[in-house]
Amino acid sequence: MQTLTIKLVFLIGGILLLVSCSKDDDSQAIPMEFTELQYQKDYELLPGDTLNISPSLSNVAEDVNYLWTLNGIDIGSTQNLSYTAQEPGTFSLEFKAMAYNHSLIRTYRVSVIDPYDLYSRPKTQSSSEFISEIIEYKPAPGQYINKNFGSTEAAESIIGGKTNILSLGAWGGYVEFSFDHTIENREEDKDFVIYGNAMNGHSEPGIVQVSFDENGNGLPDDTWYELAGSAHQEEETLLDYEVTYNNPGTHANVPWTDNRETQDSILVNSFNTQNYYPLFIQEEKAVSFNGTRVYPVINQEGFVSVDALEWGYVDNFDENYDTYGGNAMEIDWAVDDQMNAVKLRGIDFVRVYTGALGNAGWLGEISTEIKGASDLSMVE
Ligand SMILES: [Ca+2]
Ligand SMILES: [Ca+2]
Ligand SMILES: [Ca+2]
Ligand SMILES: [Ca+2]
Repeated sequence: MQTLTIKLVFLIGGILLLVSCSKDDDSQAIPMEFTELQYQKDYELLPGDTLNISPSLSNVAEDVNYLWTLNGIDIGSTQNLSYTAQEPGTFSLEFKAMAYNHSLIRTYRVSVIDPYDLYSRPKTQSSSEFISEIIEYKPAPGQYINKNFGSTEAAESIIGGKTNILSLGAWGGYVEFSFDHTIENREEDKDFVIYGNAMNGHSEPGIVQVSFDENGNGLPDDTWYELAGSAHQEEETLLDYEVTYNNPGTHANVPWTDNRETQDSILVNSFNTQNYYPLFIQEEKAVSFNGTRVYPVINQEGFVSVDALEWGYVDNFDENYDTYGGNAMEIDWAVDDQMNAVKLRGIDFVRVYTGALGNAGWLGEISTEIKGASDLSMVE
């Protein structure tokens, strides 16, 4: 009898020991917790900024799963979040750690600020409608380059008005400028005008690119967008075009090669006897440009003339040229490098480059001229 009792006690004790052992091994018995009870709930960032959050947990269950959601959309499944902000807006961010029988949740508020709200420069009473600064002038070779309309002085002369002339030389040559305020993209209205010296039968289409100072450093080191005019949709238009011009070292035709295995020359004439290659740029021997090449119709018979493109170009005698004394531009024409439309609220920097390549008899090379630019909201 006594032996039996002792045996039973051992047996029951053994069972209890087994149960308690298995209990001790199960970590789910102690719930997961956030290590820090205080945490940063609000985050402010700019598009492109990366948000890193690492909630620290204790008693982490072996079968834990993590989930991060932004306005209900899954954006991560690890304990640490590394998320790069895209669109401006205010978002609700949620972190979940889920185990078999319990879970932890933490929420945050993420504000992605529109750089336009931070860095745009609204016009004031003292703002000028005209160009306030020439950022860079790099013309391609042309008959006016290194003289009257093709010098750094000529570039400076288009600041603050619309009476002086600047030539950009042959295809690709450009000027970059800015205003003393951000040019706003007006709803349903064109936004700025660029003055040229076009006439009926004498169009030399220049292409416009724009950029907003999205990092707020005052420098044109942000994304550029091309304003796609009517000819950008034409089949013959070349979107990834590149030309290299070689300095002939004297008054002589300027040889060029493009990225389509074409070789040709900018032809000199007897009216302009200087070297046509820009002698004031950094590239002394050869200079390359890239961009879009458009093809206006050149009528070579008799009195050579160049037809206007339909719309969207500078120094181009389109049907609205006389209304503005130039070409009015719409910021909504902006496209990215895949030709997708881009919505810009305003722009700080403008680049104009000669968009056509050709010799037009007595007119010389096709070379865009610009006489200045205005914020259209201050003109009308
Ligand atoms: Ca507009
Ligand atoms: Ca910038
Ligand atoms: Ca010209
Ligand atoms: Ca012209």
